[in-house]
Amino acid sequence: MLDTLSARQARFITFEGGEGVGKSTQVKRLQQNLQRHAVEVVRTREPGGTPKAEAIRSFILQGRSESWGAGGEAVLFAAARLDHVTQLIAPNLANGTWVLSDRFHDSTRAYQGLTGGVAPRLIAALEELALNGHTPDLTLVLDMDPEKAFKRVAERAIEDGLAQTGDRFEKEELDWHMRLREGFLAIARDNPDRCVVLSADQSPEALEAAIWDVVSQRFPELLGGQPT
Ligand code: Z5A
Repeated sequence: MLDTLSARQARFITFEGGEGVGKSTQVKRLQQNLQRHAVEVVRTREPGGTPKAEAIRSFILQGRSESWGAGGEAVLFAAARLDHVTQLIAPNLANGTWVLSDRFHDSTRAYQGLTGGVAPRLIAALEELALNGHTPDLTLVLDMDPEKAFKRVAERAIEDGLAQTGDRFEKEELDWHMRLREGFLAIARDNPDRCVVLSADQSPEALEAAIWDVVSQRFPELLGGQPT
């Protein structure tokens, strides 16, 4: 019988990248793979993860915060994150439960900071407040051409019976997403010990296997080795 790993050090893993690169799909698959190795693990997302943070998520994703500008939105994302860390992430890690988050602080760095223009010192101050020392152990940056990722999102919208939003494909929007992609790659370059970039332009199964390789090498205790 497999020993539970929950008594050992719990790990905090985040998934980052642009829209439609397959983060949600891979967070679920990694959760299943970890559970197969007797790891207690919770899956969460940002913005969201707790009732208060989900309320902020609805407010933002309905477009109601747009007029607040990138600075106001950075504050809202940080407020949601503070509750998420305090109420969900920190207690689970303290109890030995691994935490997988679909987006985390790098999204604020990339969206509100690098592409939104909020100064790095302000982003850093909000991060210090919201994370309270809970920096991820590993961040998987899923990277692919935004134009191809948009096609996936459009196909999903059609499958879900939702209207396709043609303006997403406008040139200006695409340029913005190209800059966002570069922003995530720059974050990964600046944080080589924490971040691993993986091509998201491969089948879900191939990407799942690539993620498992990274995770099991980073945390050898999963396969019976000594923690690093
Ligand atoms: N935001 C911010 O600005 N600042 C912050 O601090 C935070 C967030 C935390 C959250 O949106 C928005 O908030 C986001 C950033 C901002 N805005 N944008 N853009 P969200 O959570 O609603 O959306 P998202 O994070 O961008 O996720 P998404 O669109 O759902 O994409 P995804 O999770 O990366 O992909 P997916 O749902 O797994 O897959 C998309 C489709 O592709 C789906 O039909 C899959 O079946 C398919 N798929 C998945 N993988 C593959 C592969 N490998 N091949 C082919 N097809 C695939």
